Amino acid sequence: MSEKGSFIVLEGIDGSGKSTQIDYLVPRLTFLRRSVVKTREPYDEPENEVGFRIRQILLGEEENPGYSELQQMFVAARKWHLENIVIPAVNGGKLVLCDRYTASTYAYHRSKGGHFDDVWAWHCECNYPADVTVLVRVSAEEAARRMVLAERKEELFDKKESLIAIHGAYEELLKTGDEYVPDFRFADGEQNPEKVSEDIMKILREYIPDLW
Ligand code: ATM
Repeated sequence: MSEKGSFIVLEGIDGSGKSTQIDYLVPRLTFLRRSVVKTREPYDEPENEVGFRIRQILLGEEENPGYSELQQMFVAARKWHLENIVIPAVNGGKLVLCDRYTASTYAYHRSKGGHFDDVWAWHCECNYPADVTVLVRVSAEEAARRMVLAERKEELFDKKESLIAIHGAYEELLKTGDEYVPDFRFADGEQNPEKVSEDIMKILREYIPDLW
């Protein structure tokens, strides 16, 4: 039987450069550990019905059920994603790299005035901690500036005030230590992308023993 793999998560506000960092990491990790599975949350392929509905809501094509209900949908979609994609891959010895996970639920729920304890309770049936979660940390101002430069089409969460609130919620979550998101670290996302990637690799090496 193959050895157990690893589960790595990247987090960040929109415009943080998280997706760029994932694109940097995939070849680096593939070079070091043969089999990398890149995935994301919400996992919104049609086979994950709840994840697919979430995407419709985010695009404004389906009615928003309210922020708390929406976050609970993210958790329901997560359960499917864990059972069908993440856990089988990790158990099969793969290195799973996931764009967003539980820290997003904590931060986005908190940014709307919700409580971390609510999110903790919603996870009673899908408590599967990542080996390490790295926040690509940029200020809300820098994220907004990058989004204007990239002329990004606005999605539901992309307003500047939201960015400020979500950034604040991630900072609050970092301060809770391991309480809600175990092994939660950050890299300075305002440096040039190569340096950010090196810093992320340093963090990953601390947590994934055979990543050399
Ligand atoms: P992406 O833009 O990374 O595909 O994510 C969709 C949105 O879903 C993202 N909003 N922005 N910006 C973050 C949000 N989200 C939550 O609100 N809760 C969650 O649990 C997850 C995984 C994502």
